[in-house]
Amino acid sequence: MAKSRTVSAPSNATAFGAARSAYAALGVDVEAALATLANTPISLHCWQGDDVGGFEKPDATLSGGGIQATGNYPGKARTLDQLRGDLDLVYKLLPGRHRLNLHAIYADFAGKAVDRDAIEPRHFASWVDWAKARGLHGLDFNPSCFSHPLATDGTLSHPDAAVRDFWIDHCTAARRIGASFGKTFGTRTVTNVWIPDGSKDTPFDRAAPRARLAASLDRVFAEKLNAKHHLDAVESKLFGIGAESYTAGSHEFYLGYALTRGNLAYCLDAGHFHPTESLADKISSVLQFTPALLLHVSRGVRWDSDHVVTCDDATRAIFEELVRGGFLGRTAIGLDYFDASINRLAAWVIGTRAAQKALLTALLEPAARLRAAEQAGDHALRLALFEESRALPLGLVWDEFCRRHNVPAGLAFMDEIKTYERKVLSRR
Ligand code: RNT
Ligand code: ZN
Repeated sequence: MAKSRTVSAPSNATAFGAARSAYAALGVDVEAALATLANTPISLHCWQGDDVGGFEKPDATLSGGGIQATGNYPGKARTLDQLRGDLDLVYKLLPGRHRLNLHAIYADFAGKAVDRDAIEPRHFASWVDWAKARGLHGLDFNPSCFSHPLATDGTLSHPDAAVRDFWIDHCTAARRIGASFGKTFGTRTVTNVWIPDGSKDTPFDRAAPRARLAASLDRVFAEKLNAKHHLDAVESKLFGIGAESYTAGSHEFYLGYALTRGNLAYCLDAGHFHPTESLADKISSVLQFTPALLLHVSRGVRWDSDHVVTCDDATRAIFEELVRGGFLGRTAIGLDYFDASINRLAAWVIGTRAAQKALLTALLEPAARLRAAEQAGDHALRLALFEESRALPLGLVWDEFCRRHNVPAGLAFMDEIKTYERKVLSRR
């Protein structure tokens, strides 16, 4: 019988030490990268937990707006308490301190619902308490201009002034709620306006809805709020299902709007452009001229499908741009996807950790050497450095980051999600 031989795996510390040396050999300071990663909050979108339904009424579902959650995986959150319970586990599985991005339809009306034009900070007080108790970095906010009887044929660009007024009041109320969050947490809340207004078939008049939209937005943003704790953002889009031919709030529309109205951030959603366009390439253009950027990190598969974010080339390129350009301080990072076909907590955790890993990849680039090669015109060396970076031991550094933040490294987070699925989700 052959003598058995035990091959012992290197201890975590040894493996991480080796990884750190591999990066150091290329001039990369791993500890500095980990410090920046720890200080970069990501705003988790509350709407992944219930397929963008919200809790205005029982069994509310997403309608209109050219956005769709597909899939019917069991266990979706049907109450605020369920959503919060799900989020509790999600945050436990994420290294670092993060934010929560709320939509107006997630108000806590405690049995006394008001229409969207009348929402107030008090309707979100229980969210504030919840987020504070968990030590979240802060809350972000969004008016919900969809899934409503008055949103079927447009909102802020609607031809009927009464309908526009309703949505202007809603967005105005939403900004006040966002500002109240910022004040309470002492961190900057982003309130982002996205509207679905558009048309399925070719319109005759593309201009008039845009003129109405600009006038409505001017009224929404008329009230000055404390810029120290609050930032307004506007989100453009190319098309949606049911709005294939025209979107009033296009890229050119909102970029022009943000640039001419002063202190607005522009929101770039990774699913809102032609599939062959690079979102990453837009960042350094937009930030030449706007004070701030909001990112909706998402993964559009052939269209704005809002698949779970992965650490793919497109996502890495986004974070590389933020790091290379020194733009992290001027960028609010939010996630925006909703996959109802898999465990929704897993979707949240996998997507957020993927975004964090993409940021870590960017922070671990051999930046100094890449810059030097480029400046010297040595494009072969630049290419070699890019290729070398791909094979560096990112996973070992990521695992170390998770360990330092007391969250499961590697795949272990899936065990906790599966247990929760068995104990909680399957009983819903
Ligand atoms: C829709 C936009 C918008 C929404 C959320 C729910 O295409 O991306 O950001 O996904 O507000
Ligand atoms: Zn978005």
